Amino acid sequence: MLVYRFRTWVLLLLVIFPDPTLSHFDSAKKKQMREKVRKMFYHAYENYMTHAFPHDELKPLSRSFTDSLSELGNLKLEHLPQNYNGTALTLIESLSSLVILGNCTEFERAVLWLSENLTFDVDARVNLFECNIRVLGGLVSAHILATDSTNRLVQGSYKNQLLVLAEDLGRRFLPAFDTPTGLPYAWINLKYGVMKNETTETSTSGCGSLILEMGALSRLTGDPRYESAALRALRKLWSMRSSLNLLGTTLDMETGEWIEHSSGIGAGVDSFYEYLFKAHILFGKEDFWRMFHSAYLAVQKYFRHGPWYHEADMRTGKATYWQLTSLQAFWPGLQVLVGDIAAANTSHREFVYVWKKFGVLPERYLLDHQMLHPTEKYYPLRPELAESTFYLYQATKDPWYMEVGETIVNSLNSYTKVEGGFASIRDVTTMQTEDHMHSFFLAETCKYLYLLFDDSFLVDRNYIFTTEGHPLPVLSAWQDRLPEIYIPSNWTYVKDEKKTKRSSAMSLQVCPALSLNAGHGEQLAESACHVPDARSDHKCFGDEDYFLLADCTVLSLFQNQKEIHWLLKYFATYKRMRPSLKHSTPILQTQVDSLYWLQFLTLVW
Ligand code: DMJ
Repeated sequence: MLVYRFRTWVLLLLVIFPDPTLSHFDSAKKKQMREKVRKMFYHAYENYMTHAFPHDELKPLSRSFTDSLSELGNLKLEHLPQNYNGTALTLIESLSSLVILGNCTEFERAVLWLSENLTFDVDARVNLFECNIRVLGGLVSAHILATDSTNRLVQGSYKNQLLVLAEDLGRRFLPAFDTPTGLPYAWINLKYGVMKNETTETSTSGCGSLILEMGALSRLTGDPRYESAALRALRKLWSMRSSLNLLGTTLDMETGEWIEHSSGIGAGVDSFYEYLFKAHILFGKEDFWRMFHSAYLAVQKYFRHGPWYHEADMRTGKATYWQLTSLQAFWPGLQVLVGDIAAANTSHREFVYVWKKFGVLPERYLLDHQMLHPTEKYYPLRPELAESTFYLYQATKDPWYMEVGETIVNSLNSYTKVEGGFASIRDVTTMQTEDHMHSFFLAETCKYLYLLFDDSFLVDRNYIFTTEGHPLPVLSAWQDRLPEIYIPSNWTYVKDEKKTKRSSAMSLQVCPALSLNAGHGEQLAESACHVPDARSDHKCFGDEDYFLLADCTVLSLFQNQKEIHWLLKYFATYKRMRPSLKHSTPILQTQVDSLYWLQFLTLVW
């Protein structure tokens, strides 16, 4: 009897609040969340400025610093410099975030300090990829923001100091590309160039994620060497793909041979895919689009399993490692830009589930054993889930994504905030903290969370974000003529022969829309995005598993097998259909949601 009454109440509540995704997010709540993120940013920034600046990164537990630029990507911590005192890495990484938060005064102060004090003439061996995305990207982006009159910055006193610094750094990169293959060394000494007996091992992202920053540098300085070095490396890398259009993770840049044939969308490869597509948006070259399109199809075909992405051997396409990694969480964000919103939403939901399960995203989770990786249980304040959440909210305006943002903000504040800043998590099972705040926390994590709740920076502007979250404007002057398949909309401006028109990355139609009836005897359209899973026998979390886990409290109220069956059936149809509604207005979504719930209730009752 008690159970019966309780069930009636639950169902009545469901009628009153028909859509579980309906949100409490009104503009006051949005503002409140924005202010919460602003506070986080300044807590991190001020602690860095007080205890670590001008060194590279903050150690928030001991309130000290680490000169970590030469440690980035340096897993064995080899060849560390003796007399290196940092290059204010976290300050450089914070520049574009300061502008987005509207703090022109602090931005100006930082620009002035950097122009008077920063030098790259230091005996430090750094990772080309890391230095490119963090330092070169940070400087180039900040230079563009400083010269953009709409930001009303540096009232007349800005004389391209950041560009001069960026060019100096870019010049120091060039010797790394002076190789027979055109593939760059992974390491370069900023003062002395490539070191003797330098390792020839590098990664796919190390060779393939340089084009945005180096291309922008060439466009800004008129010196084509940076862009052509990055382009040559990218083309060579692409020529090394397998017949399945897959690439490995590590390679020998001298011989052009693969070392690690297994790869996925995570560590060592992630930004390679991102840069193919974003380079196409930024520079408009069809070439980038063709490469990206084939690469994207191959990823969806060989790595995807339902909402998850495993690794596969580039030669055979056979699955190798069934692991979820925290870095992979950027993929739904990229899929939003591509226009594959349904796929983005499905994967994103699973990352959110894992975030909620552990409180933050663990670095590696073994999908086949459903357990954490024994040694990679850490969470170093990574931004990827916040990034995808921001993109999905931009595309759908579904307030549910703001709720996800709120979850992320609350977790960061409860588990990682310490008096001296924000600390990485060493082990997500104990939430033990570690004495390190990575610069990307300010460059990306805080920035994407802020933009989720306040995107006023983006209004009437066309920016793409580099892999480190630094905005670059999409300018018709930087673009080749774009192909006809573009449909004018509101993302990028392109110059046609006669007139300037707007064009959109989201209108490229990479994937056909999912048929709403698919799964009811109808065949799904065979496409890159909706190909059947490679291994149907493999068990990962599916829709129903997720639902069972997430909503077991509601389910446990239904004792009768028949009711559970109806419930599952309705949720399955509803969940299959809902992503495609993400393109529609919130009102339509709510109406459809309500109808579903009412229909469901009539049937069960
Ligand atoms: C960032 O430095 C960049 O986003 C990079 O491409 C990989 N991820 C880290 C932060 O997690």
